Amino acid sequence: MTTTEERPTAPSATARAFPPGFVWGTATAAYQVEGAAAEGGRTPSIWDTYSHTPGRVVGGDTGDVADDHYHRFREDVALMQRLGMASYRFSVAWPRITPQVSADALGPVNAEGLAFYSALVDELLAAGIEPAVTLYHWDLPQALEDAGGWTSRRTAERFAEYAEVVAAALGDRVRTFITLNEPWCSAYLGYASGVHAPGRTEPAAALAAVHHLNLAHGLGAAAVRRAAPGARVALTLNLAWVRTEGTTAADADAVRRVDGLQNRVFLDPVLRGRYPDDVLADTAGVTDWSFVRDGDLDLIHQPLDALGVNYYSPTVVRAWDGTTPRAENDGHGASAHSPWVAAQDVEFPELPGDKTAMGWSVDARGMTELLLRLHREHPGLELIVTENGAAYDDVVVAGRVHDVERTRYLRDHLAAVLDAVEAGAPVTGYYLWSFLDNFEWSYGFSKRFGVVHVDYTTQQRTIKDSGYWYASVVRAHAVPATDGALVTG
Ligand code: IFM
Repeated sequence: MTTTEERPTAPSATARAFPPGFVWGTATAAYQVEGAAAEGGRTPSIWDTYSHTPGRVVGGDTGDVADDHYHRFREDVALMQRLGMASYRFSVAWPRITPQVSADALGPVNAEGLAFYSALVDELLAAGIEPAVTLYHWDLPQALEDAGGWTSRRTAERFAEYAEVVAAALGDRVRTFITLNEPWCSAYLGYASGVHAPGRTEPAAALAAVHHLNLAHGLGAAAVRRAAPGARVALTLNLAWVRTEGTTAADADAVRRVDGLQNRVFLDPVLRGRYPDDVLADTAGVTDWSFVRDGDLDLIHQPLDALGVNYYSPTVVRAWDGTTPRAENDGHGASAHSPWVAAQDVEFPELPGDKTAMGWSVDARGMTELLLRLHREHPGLELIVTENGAAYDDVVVAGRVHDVERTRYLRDHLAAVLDAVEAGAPVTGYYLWSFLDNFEWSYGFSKRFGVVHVDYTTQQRTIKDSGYWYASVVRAHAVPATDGALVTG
């Protein structure tokens, strides 16, 4: 039976339609939702170690249980089906697949680990939902970190072998493999500011990590193509729409520097086969980049079927005068160590206006600007919004979550995606972050991004108003143009 709140919203004069074939999905990541940290042969990842280290994660939260998705995936897939999702983007936990990996060898494949993801894929396909698999969403096996982690090229080599194993096992049913999720976070938050696992604060290590993550992408992409020749290979980046409200040449230079560190240091090697000269020059005082070996850039510069774009919030910078306290509202957590390697003269002013519970400024224009920039600079490259969404402080009242701010955020960002599409950007899908409330890294369970609320005591799932609303958008294949249509039910 269709309940009132699930009734389809027909496209109307006040709705804007998406192109035929546009894919609607929702996303999660293994460590954030699965739980079962010590089950099924899984060994610890860097996030197990980090979250179990006192003082690292708000409230001492860990992913030990999280959303218990490992045990409840059938129920969760049914919920996705009820919301009309066409696709589910999830990640595979590397420590479930090769739990004995070392820097020198991948070690035996854990059949139980593969069986879990195989069952998930089958469940999704039976529900008419297309799986999109991210191979690495930050849960590096701890043994690899102990041998250098992403500062070591052996991690990239082992990653490619692991990617080949997963693609060989799932490639008969999975059409889209995403090598890495947001290598910016793995490198700079993990190795420079230390607010993510493994919690290191060494700028030179962060740049070595950047390169080895790029290498892992390239080697991994080739491995997926070998094992699953029919699959599409993508890479997901958290790209920034960097702008300044300043007017000086130094402000413009701050934009260039941050754009280099966040966007071009990943886009250029992957899509053009070279590192940007200005980034190499900016960071020369930190590292000589001698970890880049002859031939690496050819290995990184693999054909890419689509680029995954994660966008949440704008990045606003200005030149720092070096005297007043440096503003650090970059949205990436508090640390005495900046993630912005070699950009000490840049600051991140606080913006007026709406903010999410993460303190992130809301500005949907950035979504359009980013997609159009990518289209301009890399014409013909298929783009998929692999994450977008917002955290708010939700409460369940009489079985409902009236999260109108999230709904408005989603509406505005979907409209912004459509603006880009109508201006010619080849955006083919949108994955809402996130399906479920989950373990938000160093914020633990204190930040809720889901369109489905999770009670962490009972594991009860409650579809939020935004979830019903998103379902109505999916059914209508259109986004309402006015606030009047924001509330369903
Ligand atoms: O929860 C994260 C996700 O794992 C990666 N992208 C950003 C999300 C919100 O912070």
